[in-house]
Amino acid sequence: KQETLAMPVGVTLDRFIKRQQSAMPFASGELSQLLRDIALAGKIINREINRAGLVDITGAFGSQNVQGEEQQKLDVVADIRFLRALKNGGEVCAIITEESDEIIYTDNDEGKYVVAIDPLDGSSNIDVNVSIGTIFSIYRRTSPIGTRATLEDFMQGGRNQVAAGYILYGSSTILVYTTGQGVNAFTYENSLGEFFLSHKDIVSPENGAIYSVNEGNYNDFVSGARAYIVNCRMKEYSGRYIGSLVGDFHRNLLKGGIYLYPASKKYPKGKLRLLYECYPLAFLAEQAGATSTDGYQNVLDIEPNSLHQRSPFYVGAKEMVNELLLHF
Ligand code: P6P
Repeated sequence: KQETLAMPVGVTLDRFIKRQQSAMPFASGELSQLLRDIALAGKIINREINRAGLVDITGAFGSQNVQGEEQQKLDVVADIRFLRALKNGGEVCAIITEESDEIIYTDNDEGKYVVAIDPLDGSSNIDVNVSIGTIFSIYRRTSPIGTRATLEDFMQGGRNQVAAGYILYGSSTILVYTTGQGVNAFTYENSLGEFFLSHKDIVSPENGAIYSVNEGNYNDFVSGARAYIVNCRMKEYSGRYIGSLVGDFHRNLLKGGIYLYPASKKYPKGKLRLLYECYPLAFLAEQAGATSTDGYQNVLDIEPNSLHQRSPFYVGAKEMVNELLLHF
């Protein structure tokens, strides 16, 4: 893991990417450019979210996404913005997004990367001013450059991600990502329009006393999850669940905790999506010394077999996840 000691807190995202890039001579710069494209889209979404209450782009869009979920206007706005940024950047040959059923081809068949993205997760929270987030996952394509991307480009499995991250639009807007060299976080300074390194080489606590789960569904959960939740109550852990995955994940990453979205009668395979929610957060967790499971295996080892497949998702402090697994 390449230390970022040479990069003081306060360095801009751009300079950080440049220095990381120069430390990896084999890297040709496309991934660096792709990360910049994502950061740019995040700045634009940040502005849209901050204005959402003022401009009529909150509330339902009056259509449903592939999940059969009511699309929020900002969901659609975010999707358009990220697709445009990734298409214009030229590094990406194809995208899958929570907002569309099929693969989106960018016409950049020379692009070396494919991206799986949840442009705005937790968007039902927009109207009530609760934090929401973008989650992204990046793979180097396996199909020949110059040809149209294939389904297999997206079916490489969690351990083949070359980068993953999220943008949390909360009390401040923060971009957190990894390229397999540890996890670093950049806080957005609105007045300068720049992300600045604010959390260097994040290491998540080995243990914690925070559990994040929708206890209203307790009776519906698989038994292993129910047993672990009873364990959390007996130990008087703090329940912290904001109904926005990125917000819950980020707090637990920094403070130590575990997030649970178990399989249930309503969601027999879990609710969260493997390719653009579970895999990227599992990669980040592992890079920060935490871990994840679907109840039986590390999430990164789950075999992908469809673009929008769901998975039970338990992610957080290593000792908490190991304790959970005692009940499965
Ligand atoms: P529930 C939001 O829809 C989301 O995908 C995550 O951000 C969040 O953690 C979860 O679903 C909330 O789901 O069933 O508890 O409302």
